[in-house]
Amino acid sequence: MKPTCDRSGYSSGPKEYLSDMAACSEARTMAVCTIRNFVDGAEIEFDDRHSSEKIDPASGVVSALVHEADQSVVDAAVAAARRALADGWATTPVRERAALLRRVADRIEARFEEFVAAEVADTGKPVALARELDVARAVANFRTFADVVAAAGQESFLMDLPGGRQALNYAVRKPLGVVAVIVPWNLPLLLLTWKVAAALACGNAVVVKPSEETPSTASLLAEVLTEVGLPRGVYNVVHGFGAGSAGEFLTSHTGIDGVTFTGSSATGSHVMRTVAPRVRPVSFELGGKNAAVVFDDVDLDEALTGLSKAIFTNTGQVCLCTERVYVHRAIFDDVANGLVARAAALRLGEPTDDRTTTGPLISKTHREKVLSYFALAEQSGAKVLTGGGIPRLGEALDDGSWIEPTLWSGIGNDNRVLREEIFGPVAALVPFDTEEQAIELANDTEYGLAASVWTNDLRRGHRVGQAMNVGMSWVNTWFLRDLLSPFGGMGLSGIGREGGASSLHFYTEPTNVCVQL
Ligand code: NAD
Ligand code: 6OD
Repeated sequence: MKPTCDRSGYSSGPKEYLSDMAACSEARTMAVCTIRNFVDGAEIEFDDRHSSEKIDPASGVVSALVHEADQSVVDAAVAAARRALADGWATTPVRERAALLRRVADRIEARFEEFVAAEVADTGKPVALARELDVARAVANFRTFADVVAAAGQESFLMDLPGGRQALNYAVRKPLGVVAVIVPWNLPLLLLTWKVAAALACGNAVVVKPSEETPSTASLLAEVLTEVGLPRGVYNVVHGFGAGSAGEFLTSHTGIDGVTFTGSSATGSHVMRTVAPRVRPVSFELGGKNAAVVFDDVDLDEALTGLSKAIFTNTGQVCLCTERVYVHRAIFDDVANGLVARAAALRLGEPTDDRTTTGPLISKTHREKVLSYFALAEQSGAKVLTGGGIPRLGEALDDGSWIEPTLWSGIGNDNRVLREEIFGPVAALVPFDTEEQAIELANDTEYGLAASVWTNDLRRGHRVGQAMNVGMSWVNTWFLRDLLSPFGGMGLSGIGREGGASSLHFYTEPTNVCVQL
């Protein structure tokens, strides 16, 4: 029988108790869960000599002990995944795999509030956001890839040969094999299931490495996958850190056939070098320094609502968030004042309160990074339109990693504040005079993930939307996702696309069969 959550707290009680994550998250600031590696269909016995403390970002209190996978655990996970493929998962009929994915979606829905609680406990994000975005998308990810794989066909080519004969070419798609799935902390379940659903749909086995900051929902998903009858070894979870830990043990493993990675550009580059000697395919969804371009013909209120979402959602910790706002000079002050008012209306506070709109940053370490850009902006002579510091939210939250939503003007594209990804609830506003200048400013970056264009001129919307050198270009909206469309970035923002058919392409290898008729 599973041990239950230790509500007495880590500092006052023995360490081995806990493990019912739902119960733990109910008593968020009091409880400490143990979170274990999941290999070959079972949790690995907890060993607190190889564990790390997970801190609740809202309160600064230890909320979990996470078992760190060493090389032997990663070896076992990869071996289990290989066995699962050989035991028949790779050749399971597509219809059965699709039906299983639909059952996963149903079970996540049935345990919806457990996933919400685990995600809120790990990230400190507002419960309303976890419901609306993270967990709802996990359900949609499984349903979408069930549909995509069930409907997938193949190209075929009839080839004319000299002498009147013909040859028929068609491709059979096979799973890549064992896929390493490495994800970050900002949208843990959304990003994990975005990859796992597609990989499983295609008949792969996976070893996933969630962020050390957000281990819970990957483990909860293991429970759900077991409940719906996923064969053992198809889904494995190894917890831990990156370099010199589970992340690197996994990417350097000779038994993996591909890596799908979401995280920072610097880590992506490191992972690419690790994988290079064995020439494995990689799919990289990396950082962004996304621009919004606001023309003077906009419906101001609508644009402000959209921009405010683009800057502040998830405390700015979405790779797609806008950190550069180029505004036509004629409406610069209106946009600046409007965004300051929207920032003031955000409600920072207890993540479990339905009225909270904005949570803390993920950690104090990350807050130090964001604060270093606050300092740089001020040293560079930026005008702080709002924010710029650390809020005081009352005793229970004052040891959390809270930060004020912050807007600047008076700095330009040559400043590091506008060139480097900050990953916080921040944006710099810069005026422009012409459409050409706006396009040039928006494209003046090494990143190429996302952009948004705000205009009431239909032709301009298409024209400027297409001119953005990014993977996703939104017009009069932001982060509106069609899961069948390609998603990804260029430049420092990544390699490859996932979503719909693009995911099928990454998670399978085609064998072309050429038959002379
Ligand atoms: P990160 O790169 O520090 O870590 C991401 C994951 O990689 C974590 O699980 C981490 O443990 C692991 N890792 C770190 N070093 C590793 C190594 N050497 N080998 C193997 N694994 C390693 O990123 P983060 O701080 O967790 O997340 C924030 C970053 O992710 C931001 O840059 C953000 O833009 C980016 N992101 C991009 C997308 C996208 O779709 N493009 C989505 C979400 C987040
Ligand atoms: O919506 C998605 O599928 C996706 N990968 C979003 C990434 C958000 C970045 O933080």
